[in-house]
Amino acid sequence: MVLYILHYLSWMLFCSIITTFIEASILTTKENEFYNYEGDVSYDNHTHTISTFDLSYSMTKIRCAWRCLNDLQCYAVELCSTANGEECRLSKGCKATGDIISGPTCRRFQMVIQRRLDGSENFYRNWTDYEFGFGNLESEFWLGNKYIHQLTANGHTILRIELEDHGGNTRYAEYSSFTVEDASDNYRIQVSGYSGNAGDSFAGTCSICNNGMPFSTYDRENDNHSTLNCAKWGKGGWWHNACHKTNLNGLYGNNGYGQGVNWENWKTLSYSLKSSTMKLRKP
Ligand SMILES: [Ca+2]
Repeated sequence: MVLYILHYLSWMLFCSIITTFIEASILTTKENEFYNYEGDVSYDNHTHTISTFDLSYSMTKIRCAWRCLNDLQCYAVELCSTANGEECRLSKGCKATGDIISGPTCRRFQMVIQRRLDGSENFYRNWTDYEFGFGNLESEFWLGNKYIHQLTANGHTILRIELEDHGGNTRYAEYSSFTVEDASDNYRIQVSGYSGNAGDSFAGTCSICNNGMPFSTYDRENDNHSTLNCAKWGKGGWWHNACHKTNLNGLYGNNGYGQGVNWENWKTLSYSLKSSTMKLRKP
């Protein structure tokens, strides 16, 4: 009898370890696809809080992420350490600038699909790299056209682009509608509903405007320029037309016309920005 109980308990322990391991690996993959660390906020700041959950598992961040993915208002998740343990908080707002952090803090995560920061990653990549994504989620990366399509198809259709120049000035452009089609349409972009202070370099229609264009890489040319391969010329994969007013995947630090990290309506095509971030959320 004692042996039987021991056998039973060890079997239960084994199952529980295996289940936890499988769950952790699946959820970790999901988390890394969709969420990025954005910074800390004060536990006491509830300005944008939608709801809070107590979590005491080792995979708190993931469980929190799943809650956010299923909440129509959720823009970011905040993991808070309190005296009573870990809390998951869903937030509907952007991170407050100048938020003075005191007392218990929350680590904040948001869905990010692209980031340029320091030139540490090579963005002159082929079709497959852009399709499945590349780079380091903690610094510079492209999430991957396949996953960006999935996100917009699942309703994450508000795009916010945050830009910074080399003087520390920041601007943003937000689009109330952003979709990326699937592979059969070469991940074509549709973007509209601009607001912000960076100027609208993305949603217009013109011979060089990017809106409505399929994606192009140096080895998969879908642009409208008759003589240039725009991805080669612009030094990065993008929704090139003939060729672009934005080129956020261009060559970092390159101020050559149209070949750097460009946002024409703020800094012209002859200025390569210090940083750019593209984030998604649900309406
Ligand atoms: Ca061309």
